[in-house]
Amino acid sequence: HSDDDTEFGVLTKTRPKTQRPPRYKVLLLNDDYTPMEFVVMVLERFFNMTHAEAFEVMLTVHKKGVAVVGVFSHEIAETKVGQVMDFAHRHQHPLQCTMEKEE
Ligand code: NFA
Repeated sequence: HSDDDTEFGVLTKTRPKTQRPPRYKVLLLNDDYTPMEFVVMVLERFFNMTHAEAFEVMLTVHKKGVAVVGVFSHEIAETKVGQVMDFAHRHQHPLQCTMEKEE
């Protein structure tokens, strides 16, 4: 039964913790060679950012070395990382994209 009676006769409802699926941060890493315009294009194309948003995030990666560019389910995050890595490789840029579990 979900109601517990304490020694003081107070009824307290137990509430089992609902499990939420883990989320994954997708990170973009700075390097010395990938053109800034290419990074902006990647952020517009695969992360649905406006040009202004993409430019701002690109500058953050450039200055800080890394930035979270999105948070997704494991499957979507894997797809995004694959799309970015494939696109960069096909254009012969060393741009790196990785994912890590949130928290
Ligand atoms: N640092 C790169 C440059 O100066 C630009 C860049 C930004 C690369 C963000 C990778 C990620 N051309």
